[in-house]
Amino acid sequence: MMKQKLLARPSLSCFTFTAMTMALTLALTACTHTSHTASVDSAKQSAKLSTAQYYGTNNPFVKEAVYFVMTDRFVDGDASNNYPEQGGNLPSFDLPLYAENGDTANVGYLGGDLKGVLDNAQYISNMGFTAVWLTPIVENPDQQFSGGEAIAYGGAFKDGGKSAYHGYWASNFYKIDEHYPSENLDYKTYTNKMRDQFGIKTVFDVVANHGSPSFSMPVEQNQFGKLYDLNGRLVADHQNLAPEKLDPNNPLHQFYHTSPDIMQLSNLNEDNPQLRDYLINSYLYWIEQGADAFRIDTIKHVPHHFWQEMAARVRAQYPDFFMFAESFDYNANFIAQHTLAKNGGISVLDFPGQKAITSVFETPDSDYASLLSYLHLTHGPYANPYELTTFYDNHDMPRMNASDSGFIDANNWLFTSRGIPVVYQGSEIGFMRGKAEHQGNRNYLGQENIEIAKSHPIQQQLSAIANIRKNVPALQNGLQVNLEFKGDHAAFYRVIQKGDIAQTALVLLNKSDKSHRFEITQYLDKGTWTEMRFEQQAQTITTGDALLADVAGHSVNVWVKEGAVVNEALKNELSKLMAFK
Ligand SMILES: [Ca+2]
Ligand SMILES: [Ca+2]
Ligand SMILES: [Ca+2]
Repeated sequence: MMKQKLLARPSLSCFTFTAMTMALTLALTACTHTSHTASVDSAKQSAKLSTAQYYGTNNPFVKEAVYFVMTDRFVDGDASNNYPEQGGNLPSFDLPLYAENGDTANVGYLGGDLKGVLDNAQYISNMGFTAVWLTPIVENPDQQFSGGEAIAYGGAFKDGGKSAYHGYWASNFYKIDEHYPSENLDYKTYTNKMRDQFGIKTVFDVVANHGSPSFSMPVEQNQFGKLYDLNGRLVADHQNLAPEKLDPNNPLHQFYHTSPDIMQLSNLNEDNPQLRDYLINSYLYWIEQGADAFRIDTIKHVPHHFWQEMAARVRAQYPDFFMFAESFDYNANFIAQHTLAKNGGISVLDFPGQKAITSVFETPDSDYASLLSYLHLTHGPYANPYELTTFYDNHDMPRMNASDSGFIDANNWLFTSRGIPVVYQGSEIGFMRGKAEHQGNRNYLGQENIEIAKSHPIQQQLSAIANIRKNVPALQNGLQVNLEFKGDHAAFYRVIQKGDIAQTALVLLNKSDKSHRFEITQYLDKGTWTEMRFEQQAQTITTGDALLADVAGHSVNVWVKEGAVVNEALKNELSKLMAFK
C-alpha cells in the first residue's frame, strides 16, 4: 500500500482567513478569544447548533451499496436447472450471436442461478456491497420467441430469436422460473441466507408495463402472451393477436391494452383493477418471500396512478419500503416526477448522473466540474437527491468504456458522492467495457472471471473504497458540501449530524496520473482528522490551519473528523443544504 504524506500548517494569517471566509462577528469569535461577549455568543450558538440535524435522508436504504446481478449471466452454480434441451424446435439454451470479427453475444439461457450468487455471496460482501439486485426471477416462457424481427450481433429493439434469459418476459408473476432455484434453495431460502449469513439484502426487479412478447408469431407459442396466477390458473391470453384485435369484452383479453407499447410485448392495462390486483399482490408476495427493496423496470411506460396505488399498498404493509425505478431518460426534470410523494415517492436511477459520470471517466482530459450539474444538491427537481441510485452503466446500454484507471476513479467518485451506488456485475474487472447489449454487455461472467477479479486492480480499489463507505456514515448519508471541482481534482465534504452520529468526511479525488497536493482551508473544522484509505497519520487542526494531503494518481483520500461541526461558515452552508435539498 502506498504511504502518503500529510502536512498541516497554519496556511494563512487569522486575519486573511477570516476576511476571506467569515463575517466580522464570527471573526471576533475565532480570533479574539478573550472577548467575553463573543465567548458567550459562541457558547450559545454551539448549544443551539449542536442540536442541528444534518443528513441526506431518513430512508435507511441510503446506507446500502448495490451489486447488480444479471441472474442468468452471473454464475452457473447448479447444472441441474439449466434445461439445455428446453424449447424443442425453438430452443432457449445457448443461442450465440457472432460478429464478423469473432466477437460474440448470446441470447439464450447460460445457466446462472441463485446458487451461483449464494456461492459468491462472501465475495460480494467482501467487496463492500450490502445488497444484490437480481434481474427478474419470475416464470418466463421456455422457448425462444419466433415472432418479431430476428436479432443479430450488435442489433437492438428486435426480439425475434431471443430467449427469456433476461427475465423481463413474465408469464407468471407469482412463480419462480425453473432456471433459478435449486433443491433446498427456493427464493425465500436464498433471501434468508443472503441476509442472515452474509448481511446482504435482496432487491427484487419489478415489471408492471408488460408480460412476454404476445403477437406476430407464425404459429402461436405456449406461454407467450399468457399470464398465470398463484394457483397456476390462466388469467390472461393475448392469443397471438395484434393489440387492436383484442376484444375488450373477452375476459382473457382484459389485462391488456388494445394498443402496443414496446415492440411485441403485451401492454398491460393498468386501468383494469383486476390487473392492478394481480400485479400489486405479486409484489407483496415477493416481499413475503424476502425481497428487501424493489427496482422498477420501464416506469415511464406506466401512468402515475398505478404507481400511486402500488406504492400506497406496499407501504401500508411495509412503511419506508425502498423502491428505485428505471426511467430511461437524461432529463432530470422528467425522471424526477416519480420521486414526488404525489406520484408514489419512488426513487430513480440517476440517468443524468450516469451520462455525466461516463463522460468524465471515459475521457482522461475531462473536468471534474462536469459532475456538478447532475447532483442537484439544492433547489433540484428530485424529492430528495440523496435517495437516488447512482451508476455508470447497466445491462441496457454500452458498458463504460474506460481504462482500468478510469474505472478506479469512477468507483472512488461513486462511493463517496451523494446517492446509493449500484455497480453492474463484471465492472470490477472492466468486463466487456464499451460493449452494448447485443455486443457482449450481457456475456456470461462466470466463476473464472470472479477468481480473476479477486486480484484485479479495479476490484481491489473498488473493494477498498466501498468498505470505507460501509463504515463511514457520513459517506452514506452526509450532506455533500462541494469545495473544488477542477480538472483532474475534486474535494468535498460529507457531513452527518443525526441522532447520536456526528461525523464529517473530507473526500479528496485525483484522477490524474500524478500525485496532487490538496490544501484545504474552506469550512475546515478544528479537531482531529483521520485518513481512512491509507491510514495516514492523524492530524490535529486548529483555527487557521490548512489540511494538506498528497493524493496519489488515480486515488482518493477520505479524512474523517468525529463530533459535531464547529465551523460557523460550514454550519451556515449546511443549514442551507438541509433546507433546500
Ligand atoms: Ca444453472
Ligand atoms: Ca420458464
Ligand atoms: Ca404500457
